[in-house]
Amino acid sequence: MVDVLLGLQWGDEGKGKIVDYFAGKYDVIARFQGGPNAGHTLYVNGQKVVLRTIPSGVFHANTINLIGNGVVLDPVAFKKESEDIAVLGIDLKKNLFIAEKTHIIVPTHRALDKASELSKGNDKIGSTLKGIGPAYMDKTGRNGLRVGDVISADFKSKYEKLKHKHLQLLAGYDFNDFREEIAAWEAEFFEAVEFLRSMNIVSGEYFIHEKLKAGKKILAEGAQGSMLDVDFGTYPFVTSSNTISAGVCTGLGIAPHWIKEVIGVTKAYCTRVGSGPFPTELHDATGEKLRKEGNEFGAVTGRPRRCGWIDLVALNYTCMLSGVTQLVMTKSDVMDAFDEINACVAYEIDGKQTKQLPFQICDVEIKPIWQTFKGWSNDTASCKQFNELPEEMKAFVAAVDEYLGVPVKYVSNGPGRDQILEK
Ligand code: 2SA
Ligand code: MG
Repeated sequence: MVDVLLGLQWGDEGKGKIVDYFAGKYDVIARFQGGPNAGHTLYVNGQKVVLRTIPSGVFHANTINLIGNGVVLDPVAFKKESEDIAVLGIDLKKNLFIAEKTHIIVPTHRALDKASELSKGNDKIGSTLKGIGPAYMDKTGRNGLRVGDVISADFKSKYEKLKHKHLQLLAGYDFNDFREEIAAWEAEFFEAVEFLRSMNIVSGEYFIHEKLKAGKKILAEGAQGSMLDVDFGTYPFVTSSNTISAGVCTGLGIAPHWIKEVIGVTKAYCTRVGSGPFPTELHDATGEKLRKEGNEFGAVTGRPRRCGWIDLVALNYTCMLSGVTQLVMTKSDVMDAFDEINACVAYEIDGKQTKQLPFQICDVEIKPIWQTFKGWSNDTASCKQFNELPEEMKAFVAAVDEYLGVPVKYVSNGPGRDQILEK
C-alpha cells in the first residue's frame, strides 16, 4: 500500500521533517512531482540539511528512495545535492533509484524561466527560477528529455535539438541575453549528466509495483503545497505540477486503489512565498512577528515568506481535493508568542460570506472572517506529550480538527526530530 504525505497550504509546511519522522515505518519513500524548487529541511544529528530533489528518506538505513517520473530533475542541482549528502556518509548508489521517465531540466529551461519572469514585470509568478515551468512545458509539449535518454548514444544530439528550440523561444523575449550564463551552465550540465549516468536508473512503475506486490510500505512525499497545484491552486500563481494526491498516481505510475492514508501537513498559521492571492496575509506587526518567531525565510532562495493566520477555508478545500485522512499541525510552538490567535472560518466577498474558494480568487478582494482563540503563555517546545500542552492550545487544535472534519493526529512543536507529539 501507499500512504501520501503532502502540504495543504502554499508549501513550507514542514513536510521534510515529518517525512523524516515517518520514514522509518516505510520501505520506500518516493517523490512524485516538483523538482529542485522544493526545499525540504531536516535536522540530522543536529545538522541542518535541505533536500531538493532527493526524497527525505535517504537518512534512514533501511529505506529505499525513488525519484518518480512525475518529478523534473536538474542534473546539476542533483549532483550538488548528492555531493552534500555524501559528506554525511550517505551512499546514494545503495538507497536511491531514479525513474527513467523523469524529465530533465536543461540549462536553457532556467534561462527561459528567467526570461518569462522578467517579461512579466509586476505580474511575475515569483518562480524559484529553477526551470520548473519550462521543463513541464516541454513534457506536455512532447519535446522533453528524460533521465532514460542520458544513457542513449544520441543524447547530445537530442539535447542540441532541444536547445535550438529554446534559443528560438528566447529570441522572442525582451530579456533574452543569457548566452554567457547558458555557456557556463552547459559545462556543469554535461559533467552532471555523467554523474547521473552512474546512478540507479530504473523503470519507476515496474520498480514500485514489485515493491507493492511484495507487500512493502511506500510513502509518497509531496513537494510545494496543494494551493500551488497547477489545476486547483491560485492559478496562474502556482507551480507546474499536480501537488494534490491525484498526482501520486501519474507521478509514480500506480493505480488509485493502492493509496491508503493521505497525511496532510499544515502550519498552525500560514505562509506563502512568491506572488499571488493569500487571503489571510497580515501586512502589519503581527505578520512581522509571525515571520520572526517562525523564522520564515525560503529554504532554497532565502526569500522572506509572506505570513498570516491559518486559513480554514483554503484548508477545507485542499483536504477535500486530496481526500486527507489525517492532519499534522506543524510549528504550533510559534503560537506561544501570541496572546490571541486567529483562524479564518469564512471569506467575505462583496458583502457576502462564503466557505468556498472563488474562481476569481486572483481578482476579488477577500475579507477573512476570523474566529479568535485565546493564546497561552507557556513554552510548548519542551512538551513531550500531547497531554502536556496548554488547554488553550488543545482547544485551538480541536477547533481545526472539527472545522475540517479530519483528525489532527500529530502536533509538531519545534524543528527537532523528537519534537512531535502524537494525539
Ligand atoms: P516554480 O519555481 O516555478 O515552481 O514557482 C512557482 C510558484 O510556486 C512557488 N513555490 C514554492 N513555494 C514555497 N516553497 C517552495 N520551495 C522552496 C522552499 C522555496 C524557496 O521550500 O523553501 O526556497 O524559496 C516553492 N517552490 C515553488 C513559488 O514561490 C511560486 O509562487
Ligand atoms: Mg520548503
